[in-house]
Amino acid sequence: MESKLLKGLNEQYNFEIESGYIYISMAHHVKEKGMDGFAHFFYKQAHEEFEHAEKLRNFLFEIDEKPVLEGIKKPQEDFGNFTETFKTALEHEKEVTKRINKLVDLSVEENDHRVTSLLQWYVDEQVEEEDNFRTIIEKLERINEAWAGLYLYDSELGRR
Ligand code: OFO
Repeated sequence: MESKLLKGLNEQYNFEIESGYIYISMAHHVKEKGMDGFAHFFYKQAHEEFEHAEKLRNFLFEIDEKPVLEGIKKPQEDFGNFTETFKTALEHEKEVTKRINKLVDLSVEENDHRVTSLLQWYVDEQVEEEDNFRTIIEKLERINEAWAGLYLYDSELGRR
């Protein structure tokens, strides 16, 4: 992989897989507390992250670059209460957004329109992802960790 940009794309490919790994760990964390709906939400989120990774992988092959897998960091196991768990997820998405924005800047610097165009999809996706998590956090803050509200919301998220 020649350019800084392509190296960055490969790094992002790995980071999307790592994101999926983190969401699986969040799923385990809430499932252990008996919340199958929240767990379903996080498993689905993990699946989406693997799709984001796949999209990058396919692109790299399309431009004749072989993707390289790196080691995945062991994810955190305890994410605190429900609100805290989703807040950590939002912080993670903000980090993803930051990384995508840096890659867009780099693609413009390197004048690589193929990559700028690809990344536009990720820019839009991040707006949606952050908004989803903010909406959930707002609801959870109103529920205030009360079991009655949590169970109702759990069944709603289970239908995601
Ligand atoms: Fe792919 O980072 Fe979340 O969405």
